[in-house]
Amino acid sequence: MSSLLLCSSFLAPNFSGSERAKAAPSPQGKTPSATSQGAQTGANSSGAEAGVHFVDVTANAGIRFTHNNGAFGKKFLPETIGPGVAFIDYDNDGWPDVFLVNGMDWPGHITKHTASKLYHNNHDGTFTDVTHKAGLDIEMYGIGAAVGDYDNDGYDDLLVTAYGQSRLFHNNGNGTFTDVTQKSGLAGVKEFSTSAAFVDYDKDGRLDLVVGNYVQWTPENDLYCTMDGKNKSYCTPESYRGTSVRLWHNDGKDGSGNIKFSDVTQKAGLGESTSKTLGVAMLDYDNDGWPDLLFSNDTQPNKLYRNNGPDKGGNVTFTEKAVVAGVAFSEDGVARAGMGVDTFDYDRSGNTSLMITNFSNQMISLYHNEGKGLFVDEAPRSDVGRASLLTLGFGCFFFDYDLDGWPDILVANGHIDPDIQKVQVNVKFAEPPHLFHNFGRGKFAEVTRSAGAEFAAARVGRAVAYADVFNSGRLDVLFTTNGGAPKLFRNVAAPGNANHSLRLKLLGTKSNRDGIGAIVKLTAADGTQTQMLRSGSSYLAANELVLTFGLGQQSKADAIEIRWPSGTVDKLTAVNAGQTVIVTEGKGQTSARPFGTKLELRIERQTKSLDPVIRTQ
Ligand SMILES: [Ca+2]
Ligand SMILES: [Ca+2]
Ligand SMILES: [Ca+2]
Repeated sequence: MSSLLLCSSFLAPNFSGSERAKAAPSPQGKTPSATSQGAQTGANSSGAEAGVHFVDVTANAGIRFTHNNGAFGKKFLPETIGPGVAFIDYDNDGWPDVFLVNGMDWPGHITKHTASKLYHNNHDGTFTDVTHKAGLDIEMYGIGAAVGDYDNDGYDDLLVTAYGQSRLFHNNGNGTFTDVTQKSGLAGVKEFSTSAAFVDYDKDGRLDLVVGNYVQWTPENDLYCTMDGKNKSYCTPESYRGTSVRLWHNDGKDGSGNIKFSDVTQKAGLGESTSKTLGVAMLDYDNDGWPDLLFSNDTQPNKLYRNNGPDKGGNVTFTEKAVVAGVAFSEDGVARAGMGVDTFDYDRSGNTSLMITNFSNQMISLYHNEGKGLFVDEAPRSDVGRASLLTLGFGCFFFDYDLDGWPDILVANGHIDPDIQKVQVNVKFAEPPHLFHNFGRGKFAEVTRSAGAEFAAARVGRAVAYADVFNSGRLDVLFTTNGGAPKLFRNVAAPGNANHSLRLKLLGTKSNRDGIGAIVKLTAADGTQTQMLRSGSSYLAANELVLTFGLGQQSKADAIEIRWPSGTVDKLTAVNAGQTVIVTEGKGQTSARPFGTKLELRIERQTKSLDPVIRTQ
């Protein structure tokens, strides 16, 4: 089989029957112009977006960064993938800092030094580049990032995934990081890693690490693909063999006091070698208290791994459920090009639903959790599907940008190949994002354009992440672009039209220090919202590890219940909006900071005393 044939999906995208019917592609596989000019321009429909604007504050913030994907004309596959971004409050002052992942020049073609960058949040809308001081000025072919306090010392640590060796950086608590890849046992595994998440899958109080891997590509096995028969283009993943995700168990400290991770991929039941994973998310879709894992796969079936809990020997395993749950394929049984992923109870049903972004000529998947382990894709019957048919989605998440109590959707879009428009006239390299407003009960309408012209501009989007950068109680967003500069957008409400919000920062004691995996139910006058504090999600990205609840016109939450991974339950009553509340496991509220101040929300360093856990494995 020739590589030309292998690459034919660029010319004749593999979209499903129902999407095909709507898009009515020509026999040449080119989509007609009739369907969705709106999808390309960010159509505005049903209002109700509460006058929120996303204002470009990148330049004022002092974030000056250019992604180096190393491209030098050979069109190597990893060039199309990055870069990632993480919001990490590395100095624990309660203000989210920004870590931007960078690639590097390919060996033999090195023209410059490039490194990822860490920007400190100065509490006034500006950031300072502290990369060098932090010890992070390290050249590597970085792709994505994950954040979690794996050693429970009160300071969030950083994983940078890579083509080659991914690296774990321990946060020393004094503004510096130490590369502990070797000491932690993560060294030696060189893969094409993408998204990652810190998840305490066995609930022993220590964060484990799950890493998605894409395909088995090397410069040596690079194939020739072409879209026009003349010039080399980027091959699709169908050209390369898949590979397994990897699950690293956190074993705790060894005799020398170093935290060690051990590879438990096979033992846990995750060793499935045909996957081509780009997105990683955690969720508890069956509400049994054990964190499940969702992987979006590119041109391979998505994987939904149900956590079985411990077996008789105490070994925690997973069982693959995506096919029976209805989330492996499109409605017509086609494995789509899964990119980014998120999980959320977006309709207050009490069950966690899923979103997966897909290729151009494929809709986003919006898998609604029907209960009893079954999902139905709501996208084809909604604006979410119609608007996303032509765009190529990457980063994505549910977040309540207008604080009305209903989680909305943001998607970063951008194509793989700069020349795509030459062969598919309606598909562009740079594309606007999608902002979908949830106008109640999980019904969405696209409102991208009304959020601002700069926000709705076309870009070659990849990762997107959220955080409350300005202590306003509103969620700001940062997009990365492939081969370009990131964009930071401030969430600004129209005067007199400000909904209330309440934010929760969790501090685990018996559970992992970050409280990742805790499930929070907030009840206000208009009902109950549920959120899980998650690592991972979106694409190559880490959102801030703080939960934001929109309260609409309610000025307080009547009741908040925090169910920690350990099983501990904390309950708060009559909590006022307009503040970030720190909840410590077993103690309830221990601190708070009102929105609108430049004060620090100092989170005391407090090494958690874990009961000695003897592993039975
Ligand atoms: Ca730490
Ligand atoms: Ca664990
Ligand atoms: Ca909303």
